[in-house]
Amino acid sequence: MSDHESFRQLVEKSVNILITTHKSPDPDALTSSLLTLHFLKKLYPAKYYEIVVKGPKSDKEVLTELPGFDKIRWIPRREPFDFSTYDLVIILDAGNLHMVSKKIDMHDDTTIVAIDHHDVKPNSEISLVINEGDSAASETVFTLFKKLSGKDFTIDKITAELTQIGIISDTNRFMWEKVSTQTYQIMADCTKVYKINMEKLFKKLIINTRDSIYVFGHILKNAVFNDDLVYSHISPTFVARKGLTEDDVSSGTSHFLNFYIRTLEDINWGFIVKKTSHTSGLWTVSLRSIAGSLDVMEIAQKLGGGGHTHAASTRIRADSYKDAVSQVLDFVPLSYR
Ligand SMILES: [Mn+2]
Repeated sequence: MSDHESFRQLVEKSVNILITTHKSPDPDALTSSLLTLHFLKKLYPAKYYEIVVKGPKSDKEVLTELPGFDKIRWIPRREPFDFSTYDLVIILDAGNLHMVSKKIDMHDDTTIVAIDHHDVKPNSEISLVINEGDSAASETVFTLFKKLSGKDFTIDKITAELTQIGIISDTNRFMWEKVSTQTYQIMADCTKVYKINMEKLFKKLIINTRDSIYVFGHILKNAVFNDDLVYSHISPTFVARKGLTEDDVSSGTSHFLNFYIRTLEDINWGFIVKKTSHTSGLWTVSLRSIAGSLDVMEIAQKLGGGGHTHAASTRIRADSYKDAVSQVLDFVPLSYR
């Protein structure tokens, strides 16, 4: 049986349905979840739906302005996630339960479906995985419900808006390899109904804080070049001394990773290591590479993390910044060195 028919059967025999996504949801996580709710309510209005996400509740404008954002119930980060009251749990933009919550309460007969587009190994608890390797989970949801709805499929404004935001944000404006003719076709179909203003959306998506300029400067100052690689680190002392916020750090970091190194002459890949706090020996590693160069997900996976071929991350234990860097370099494939 095809995936969408299996999905249809699972939905039809369920009454209480939970829709959820990975913790710290990004735009695609929420747009794919809200799209799923929107489509299911149209197809099966008599069922009971809840959309619940691990908090803290986001206050980012690009998320709070999504149609349906107010329908999301947020549960505290440390609380266990209770799946036990639902017949069916649909997880969006994640193929692994760990991405949703560390602790989950459920019955043996809780049916879980994952609709994802990451290259991850799904848990054995998940009954059905729908993963076409699309550009965004929102693209997969759109395609799934188009098949399920058949000739009754229509694109309304909410569908058009959510789908475009999910795809644009997860592809960094159609930059990544997973963008396909299907992606463009869906975008074309959606823009006929409602066209997103790309520049306004992009500014909301990226929104660099003013003080992120200090973080960016710090990263550039610490940058080490090695053939086609550039890496750098962020010192927690610097962050504390300057009174920088988490948003400043993530803005400065992502500007370096997602925009700056990609356009640097002769550079194919890079990463940043960042100590998670003063006291812990934990470091966050964020890796990026450009199309046609090395698979950074493989490196991240060997270090216990994951992500995409050209954008991945992990957390490692290290004694110092140099130790963290050398742990990453140890896993660069020999063929690439
Ligand atoms: Mn996604």
